[in-house]
Amino acid sequence: MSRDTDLSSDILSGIIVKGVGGLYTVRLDEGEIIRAKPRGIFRKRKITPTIGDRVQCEKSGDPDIPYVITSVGPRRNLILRPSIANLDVLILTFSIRQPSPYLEMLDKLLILCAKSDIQPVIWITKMDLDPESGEEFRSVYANAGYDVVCSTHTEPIDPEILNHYFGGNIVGFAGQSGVGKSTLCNMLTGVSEREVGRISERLNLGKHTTRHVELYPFLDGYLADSPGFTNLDILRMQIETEDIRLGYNELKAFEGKCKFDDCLHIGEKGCAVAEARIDPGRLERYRAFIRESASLNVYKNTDREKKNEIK
Ligand SMILES: Nc1nc2c(ncn2[C@@H]2O[C@H](COP(=O)(O)OP(=O)(O)OP(=O)(O)O)[C@@H](O)[C@H]2O)c(=O)[nH]1
Ligand SMILES: [Mg+2]
Ligand SMILES: [Zn+2]
Repeated sequence: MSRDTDLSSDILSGIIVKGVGGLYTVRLDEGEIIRAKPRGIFRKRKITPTIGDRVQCEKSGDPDIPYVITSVGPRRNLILRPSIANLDVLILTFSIRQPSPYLEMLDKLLILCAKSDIQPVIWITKMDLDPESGEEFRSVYANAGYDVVCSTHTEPIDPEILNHYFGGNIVGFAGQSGVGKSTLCNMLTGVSEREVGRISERLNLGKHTTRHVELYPFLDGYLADSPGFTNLDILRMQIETEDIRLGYNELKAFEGKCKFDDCLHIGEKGCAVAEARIDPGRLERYRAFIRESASLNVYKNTDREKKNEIK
């Protein structure tokens, strides 16, 4: 794609940094911000331009929305909650208290990252509120082979962490509402204009502070602050039963060690995982997801259950 961002030229290239109600904000390669709407053809082809998409734009002739998006570049991935394309890294943000970590959601996000070729980083916030539980949480996931960062909002973030995860990447933040995603974005960028609400206020009013995903330029890449969410129904949306194991790094060591090659480690005869020292909470969630997913694919899985003599 052309990197020409001369506003007088016909075709401009950039990245979508914001999209609300079919109106997009595009940051051109040299930094100018323009407003654009998608060409009608996208709707016909059922393509929805999304934050993180590389796009080309042309003048629209409409003074209200002066540009039109004429093409969307190929996507390396797309996640739906929050809706962002081309993510390199996803910060799975969980606070140790207020709110307590919802580990089902964390494990689902790990499955989603593995399936979408996104590097997951587990970021535990509010360590000041309960350092002991924070350390336990950290060690479960670090032992399973994941990158885990711990922080509090009053301590500066280690510059090595910044260089390691952020330089040149599109980095998203995912997690429950109130865990501190916007606080982290503000700390990283040194900007405090993004609204950070007080938990009690939000719960009383039943509203979330961050309402839209938005990309902010950061260290030659972008940060995507996102609204929090309470549930993540990926098992119905994007994930097959066979994909679930992708979110459990620690199960990789057992490939080829169980009696059946397609062992799902849910009680099959001769399963090597049964005796292993895997965090019981992780294993329990893994098995619950397999059961949930299997119940959505009843016919496909009954054969396997018979063949592998699942008790
Ligand atoms: N004690 C403590 N409080 C924190 C920390 N980080 C954030 N907070 C507070 O947690 C509250 C929520 O923070 P936000 O950054 O708005 O959370 P969010 O994840 O962006 O929330 P949504 O936008 O609703 O998804 C604010 O009152 C922050 O001051 C921390 O490390 N320690
Ligand atoms: Mg927020
Ligand atoms: Zn097994």
